[in-house]
Amino acid sequence: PQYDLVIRGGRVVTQGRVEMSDVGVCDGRIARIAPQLGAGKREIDANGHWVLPGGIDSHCHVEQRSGMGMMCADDFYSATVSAAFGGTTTIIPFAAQHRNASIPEVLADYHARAAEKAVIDYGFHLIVANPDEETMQTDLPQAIRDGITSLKVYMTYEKMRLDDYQLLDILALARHEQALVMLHAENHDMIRWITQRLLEQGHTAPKFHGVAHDPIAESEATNRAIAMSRLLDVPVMIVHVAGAETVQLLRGAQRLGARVLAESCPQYLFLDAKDMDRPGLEGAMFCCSPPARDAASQQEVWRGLLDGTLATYSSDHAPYRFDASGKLPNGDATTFKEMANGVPGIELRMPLLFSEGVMTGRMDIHQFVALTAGNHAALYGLSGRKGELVAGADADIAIWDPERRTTIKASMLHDNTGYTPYEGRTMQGWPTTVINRGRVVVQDGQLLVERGTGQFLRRSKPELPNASAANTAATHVRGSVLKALLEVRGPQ
Ligand code: DUC
Ligand code: ZN
Ligand code: ZN
Ligand code: ZN
Repeated sequence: PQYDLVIRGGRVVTQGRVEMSDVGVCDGRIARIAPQLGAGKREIDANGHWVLPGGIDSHCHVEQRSGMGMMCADDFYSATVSAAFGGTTTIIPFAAQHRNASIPEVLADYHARAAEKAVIDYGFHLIVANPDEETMQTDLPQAIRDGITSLKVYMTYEKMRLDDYQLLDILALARHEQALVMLHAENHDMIRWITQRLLEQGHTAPKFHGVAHDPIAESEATNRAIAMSRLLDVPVMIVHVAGAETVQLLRGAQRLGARVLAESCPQYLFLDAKDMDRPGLEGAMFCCSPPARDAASQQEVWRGLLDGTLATYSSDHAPYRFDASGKLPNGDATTFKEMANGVPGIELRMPLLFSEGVMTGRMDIHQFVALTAGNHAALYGLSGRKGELVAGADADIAIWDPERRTTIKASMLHDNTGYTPYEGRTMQGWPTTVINRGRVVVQDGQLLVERGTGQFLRRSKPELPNASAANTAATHVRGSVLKALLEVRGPQ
C-alpha cells in the first residue's frame, strides 16, 4: 500500500474549503489530500462525516495545584484520554510555579509526569508566581528557548498574583523574548473587599461566588491589562473572558489598534450565575473564576467568537471532585471563598460548540476549526504542525458524525471529576474517530493507544498581530524613549 492510513470520502475541511476527499497519511504526517487516493495499510470510511483537524485545547489544568493550593482531579492520563474522546489531539496545560519554587524544578516535575502518562501531544505554558531575579534573568528566557513560548500570570489570588510593577516586568521580558503572556484579569481588591463584606453578613452559599467576582472586577482588570500592553507595545492574551462588558471593551481596544487577544470557554456560553444557586452546596459544581454570568453575557461571548474579538475557545478544564478532596474542603461548612474554582470541560468543549454552533447554523465550519484548533496553533507556536489539514502537518484528525445524538451523562465521560455541569443536555454531532500523528487514539468508543505515547511539543514563537500605527505608545516621543528603555535588557 502507498499510505499507512487513508481516510476515505469524508467532507474534508482545509484552509477556506470543504471537499469530498481522501486523506493519505504516511509516517505520522498528512501526505496528500485528494479524491481517490491509492491504498492504505489501514483504511477508514468517512462517508457522510466531517474530517476536521484535531482540536487544540490551549487552556486546561492537569495534575496541577491551584492558586488556592488544591490538587485537581485529573492526571496526565485521564485528562488526555478525556480530551481525545472529545476530538482534541493536543493540549497545552500549565506548569505552575508557586512562590518559592524555581522554574527548572517545576518543569522537570511536569515533564516527568506528563511523559509517563499522556496519550496525546502536549506542551506547557509556565505560570509565573515568583518573578525573582533568577526567574527573570535566566530561567524564563531559557524555558522560552526550550519551547515553552507562553506564560500565564494572575492579577488575583493571594498566593499567585503579581502586582502591576511585576506584570510590567513580565510583559517587558515577553516582548524581548517574543513570548505570549496570558493574563487572568480580575481586580483582586474588589473581590477581596466584597468577599469580606459577604462573609461578615453570613452570605456563604456558592451563589455568592458570583457576587464576589463582579463583572466590573473583570472589566477593570482587563482594561488595566490592555493599558499595560499598550504602554509596552506588546501583545497580551486575556483568558477566560466571561462578561459582556469585557467583550465590548476588548472589541473597542482592538479597533483602536491594541494588540490584545482574548479567549473564552464553554462555561461562558452554556452556564450562567443561576446555576450556582442550587440547594445546599450543589451550586459549587458550577463555580469557576471568573464565574458564568447571564444571558446577555452569553450572547456577547457568542458575538465575540463570531466576529473575531475572541480568538480562541478553550475548555479551562479545572476539575475538582464534589467532595472534601476538591470542591468542599471543609465539608458542609465550606463557604464560597474556600471552594475550588473551576469546572470540567476538556471532553465536551468541542462537541458543545459543534452542536450549538455548527449544527444550528450559527457558526461556519471554518470558524469552528479556527476557534478550536487553527488559532491556537498560530498563537502558541504550532503552525505548520498542528491545527490544520495540510500536506506535511502532523496527521491530527478528528472524524465527526453529524447525525449522532448524545444526551450528556457524567458516566460517559473519561475525566475523574465525577460530575459534569452539562448533565442532561442533548447534543448533535460527535467525534467518532480521533487520530494523533497518524495513530488512531479513539475509535467507536475504544481507546487504542497506551499511556505515555503522547509527545512533548517544543513550540515555536507565537504568530502575533503586528504593531499598529494607531497604537499611540509606539509613535510618541514618549513612546520612542520607552522603546529605547525596553531594548536595554540584553540577551543572556
Ligand atoms: N483560573 C483559571 O484559569 N482556571 C480556573 C480557575 C481560575 O481562576
Ligand atoms: Zn485564570
Ligand atoms: Zn484556567
Ligand atoms: Zn456515521
